[in-house]
Amino acid sequence: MTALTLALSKGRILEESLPFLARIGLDPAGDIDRLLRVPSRTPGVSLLIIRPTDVPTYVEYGAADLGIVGKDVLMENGSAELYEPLDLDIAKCRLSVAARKDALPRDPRRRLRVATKYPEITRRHFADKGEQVEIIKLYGSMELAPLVGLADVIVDLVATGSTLRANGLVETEIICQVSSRLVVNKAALKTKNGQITTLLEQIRRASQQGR
Ligand code: PRT
Ligand code: MG
Repeated sequence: MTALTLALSKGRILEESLPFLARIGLDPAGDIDRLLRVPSRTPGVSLLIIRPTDVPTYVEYGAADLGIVGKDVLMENGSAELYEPLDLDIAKCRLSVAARKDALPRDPRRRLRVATKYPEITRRHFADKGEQVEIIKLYGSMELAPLVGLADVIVDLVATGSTLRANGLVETEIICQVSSRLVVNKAALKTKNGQITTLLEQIRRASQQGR
């Protein structure tokens, strides 16, 4: 049997994946807090525990055959090289525009400054509306930017909305809904077709059981 490698997004996606992975013996058989590569409880299937934004890269280059990653990351980085056969319906949230409650309504004549970890999605979103904006790339804690005058609005993920509320921000637009997806390397799908198809079916059933 050929070995298979599954890349998992460290953090909340991993937490939400573990229950259904455990149901099919694909949970880690090792210390995921320290190890970057661990065997799963299924012989021949190993796991990479990596940053969410790195998952598409590992799968595109074939360093992993499959991966689990958020749709936000796929949309931002482009995923033409990847098959995306399965919506796992976990780590659900939405990508939204948010502004300071006390800064609304905004002056439509001023060019908007937008702080975000998602410059590509943001550029496309505003371009589709025919609006030119200035984009400021940040790597985290976007909510701070409007509070200190770095930006007028942010584009960020929202789940419960409590982080926005706590910072005096309100959602002004929803760009899209987000959930985690299973992605597959295109070449691996051909060369390891039987194994990958079987695994895909198992993951599909196990992830649906939890809903
Ligand atoms: O390492 P890297 O910076 O790439 O990722 P990370 O450290 O941000 O990873 P992590 O564990 O936060 O997981 C990120 C992935 O989880 C995203 O790519 C999404 O696909 C998914 N996800 C689902 C979320 C959320 N829900 C979410 N609520 N990622 C982040 N959040 C943050 C959001 O950015 C905001 O700060 O949670 C806050 C909002 O939550 P609420 O409930 O207060 O609205
Ligand atoms: Mg985070």
